Amino acid sequence: MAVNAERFLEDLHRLRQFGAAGVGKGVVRPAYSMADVEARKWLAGRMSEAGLTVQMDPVGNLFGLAEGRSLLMGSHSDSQPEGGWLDGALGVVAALEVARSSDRPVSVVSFEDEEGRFGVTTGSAIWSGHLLLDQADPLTDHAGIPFAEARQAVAHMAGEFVDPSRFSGFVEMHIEQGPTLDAEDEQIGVVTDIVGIRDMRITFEGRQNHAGTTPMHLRRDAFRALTAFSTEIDARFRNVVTPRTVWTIGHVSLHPNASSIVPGRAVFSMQWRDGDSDRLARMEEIIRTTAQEIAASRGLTVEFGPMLGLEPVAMDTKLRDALQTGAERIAPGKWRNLPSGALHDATNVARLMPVAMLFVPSIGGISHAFDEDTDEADLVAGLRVLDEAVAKMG
Ligand code: HGY
Ligand code: MN
Ligand code: MN
Repeated sequence: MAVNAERFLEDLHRLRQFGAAGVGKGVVRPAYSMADVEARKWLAGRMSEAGLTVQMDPVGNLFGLAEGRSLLMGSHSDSQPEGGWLDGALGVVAALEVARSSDRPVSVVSFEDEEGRFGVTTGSAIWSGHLLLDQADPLTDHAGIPFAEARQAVAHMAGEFVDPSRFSGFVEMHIEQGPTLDAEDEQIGVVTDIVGIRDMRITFEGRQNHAGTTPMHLRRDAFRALTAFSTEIDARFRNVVTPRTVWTIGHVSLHPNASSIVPGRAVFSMQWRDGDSDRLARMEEIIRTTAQEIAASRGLTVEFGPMLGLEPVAMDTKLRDALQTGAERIAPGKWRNLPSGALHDATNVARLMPVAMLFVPSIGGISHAFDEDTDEADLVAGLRVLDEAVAKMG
């Protein structure tokens, strides 16, 4: 049976309704929120209707299992605090459509907390054994809620962890989330490898004081330490990084965060990504040393939280070959091989089985924003490539 493009697009739009927000096709569906749990219930229903056996594990990873040995396909259905309708959702819904129409046994997964409310690709990290449940449970989100508490939101649906040995491989379709395919007017990207990442919370502790009476030279201002740190690492990274290396301070919390108070504490996220583990380690060294030097020179203390991370991984060549053949059939001359600068569940799953990934363009290269979007013709082209490729993968 051929894939049904209309049914696929309808499901994609239906999934967007869970947590629909903001302008355009925006979504707010962070892991374990009510919208996320409701979306998982709906997906479980769709999996059942497709003849798959539903099993959710203790952290909320939702599987629709085909009988016997099968190919696993999917992605995640949680979103960033402000996200788009396709990041993750596309891979899950495309997998569902292929499972419904393929002659081959295909199982479907929606991993939980890929977007890292509690770390980095939390659900698949735990399922793959990269992160132990006992290590994950004390991790907190930016509001201080522990993972152990948050995951109670799916406890009523949760069963055992799924045995990975029942799967022959994993294929994840995703939007590119970068500018390459859109800029080159191409429809399909076959992923070669996924970058590595490090992520750590850093705290500068200074002295909270009156913003009118405390002379500048007597201040131990945590925010100024943070801005000095940010400028200094940019300078020190210069001889270490390549044009593809990226680093981000994306979350900052100042205490007490008031106009007339010199901030006593700054807690912030420090994240960096690159395709080379050695470079990630050299950057870590610079980050730690710079933070310590800045704290010492300004009379503050610095504390580093647990460092989470994933190593760079290459995609499986056999599965990639099948995707390339499918891409040439469906989008001749309009596809390319390319690396992924975004993280994906496939990185974790690669510990367990061969993995491959397929990209479709992101309009304007925009993602992790409400106005993330992709032409529906490109979404359908991606689905067809997947379908062609799966027929060859078995
Ligand atoms: O941040 C990432 O790369 C992924 O979207 N979680
Ligand atoms: Mn994603
Ligand atoms: Mn994402």
